[in-house]
Amino acid sequence: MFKSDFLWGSASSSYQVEGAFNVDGKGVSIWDEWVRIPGKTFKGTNGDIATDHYHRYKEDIALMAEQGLKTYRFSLSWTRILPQGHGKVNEKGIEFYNNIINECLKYGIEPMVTIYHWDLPKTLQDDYLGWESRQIVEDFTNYAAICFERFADRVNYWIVINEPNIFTELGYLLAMHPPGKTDMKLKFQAYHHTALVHASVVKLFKEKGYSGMIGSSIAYSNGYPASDTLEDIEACRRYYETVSYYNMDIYSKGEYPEWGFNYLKEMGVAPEVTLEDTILLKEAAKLSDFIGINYYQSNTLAYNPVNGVGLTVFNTTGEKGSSKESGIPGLFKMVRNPNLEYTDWDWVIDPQGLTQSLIEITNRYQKPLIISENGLGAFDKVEDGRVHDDYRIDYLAKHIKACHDALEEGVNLLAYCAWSFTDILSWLNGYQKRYGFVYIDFEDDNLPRLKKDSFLFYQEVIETNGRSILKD
Ligand code: BGP
Repeated sequence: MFKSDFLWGSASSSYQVEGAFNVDGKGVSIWDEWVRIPGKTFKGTNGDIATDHYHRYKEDIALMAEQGLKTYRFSLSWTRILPQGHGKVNEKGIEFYNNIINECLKYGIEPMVTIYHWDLPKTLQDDYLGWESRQIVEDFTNYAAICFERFADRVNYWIVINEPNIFTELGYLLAMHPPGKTDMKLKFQAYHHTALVHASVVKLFKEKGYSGMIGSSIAYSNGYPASDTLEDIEACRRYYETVSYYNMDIYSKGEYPEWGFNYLKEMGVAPEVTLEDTILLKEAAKLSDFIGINYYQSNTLAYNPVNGVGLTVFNTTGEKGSSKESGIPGLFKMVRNPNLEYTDWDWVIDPQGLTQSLIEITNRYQKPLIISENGLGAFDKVEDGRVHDDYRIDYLAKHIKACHDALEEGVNLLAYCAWSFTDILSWLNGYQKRYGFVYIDFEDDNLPRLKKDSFLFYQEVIETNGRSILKD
């Protein structure tokens, strides 16, 4: 059963909701720049206005309160607080986040704060190539120190970094995110720097004696072998060694899986790891209070020879079935699972995979868990002033049930944050891929908010502490 203090929540990120991209002293982030390069996002969409949460936060948080949310997960925009990435604090930025935090608290909603959700200050990219350099550790830690000083008196849940594995993959392997590179060695080095940043910030938080809980959120997909052939079983093992466990271990154990690391070393793409790194990472792994998991889908793995298929860009149009096979030659390839349904963006729908993910992470790391994102991206239609999103209700009900199954197996799950509260900007898919409980008409300059059927569904889930979906 869900504990009586279980945190039912919903999540967003600064760039995807705030808008006001050049207002009140905010500096330029790498995303402000990236969206202006032709062809980088779906039909050139950007977050200049987004949902205008910057000006509409009171209305949005009032709706959250009406739904009964126990927590609102949002991220801080680094360039709103430190327009140059370091140096002088922009008090207007601090004021905005104080307002959000206080507005949440007014309704008894626990603010869950992500310090970094991909909108790196452009100055740091220009000065030293951002995540490619170890210099990021110092700048990020100083930025986090300011966030703690200003907000930790009221914030009990801190997520240092959101999905470091995704932004380094998309930024350094697939060139779909800034800085738009395709260099595997750089990807693994940048990922290593994210782990160092996490560790340094966690250590600071603990040394300063703040009372809240701190962790980071990794995108996690459990894996299945595509068949019972030894080749596919081995491909699945290799996937865990170089992806799932690889990404998690460095944050939660302070070291990489041995086989995976050695393989990358042989390929000449392993990151540089110093003795000091390992000491810091191991210390922080112990100090972290929880592991954040963003779960959307599982992966089905098959044998991929050394001259096999490489990584390919994915479906950003919503044309079902348009994605191509993708993999890492010599390790694995990801194939379609014939037993499962897919979304219009070709994301597999696999609630049981969530139960498996929660159990395997618990078994491996023995930490409390937070689901910091889970949800369904879909085309929604307004009909007679309503949005009947039964497909989303079905998706969420099954995934919440999957959380319950994991709880029954002894997983210590503290929170579930659905992605997202209102419809928001999808980084590469524009405004047509919708996740929210609240529909926003982006064609209308007033950006009107409309509660979908899923709003009421989740309201009942929260009101009954999950019992409403367990009854049948
Ligand atoms: C996660 C990100 C979110 C969000 C979500 C949905 O990877 O942390 O910011 O965007 O995925 O992804 P998408 O918008 O691509 O469908």
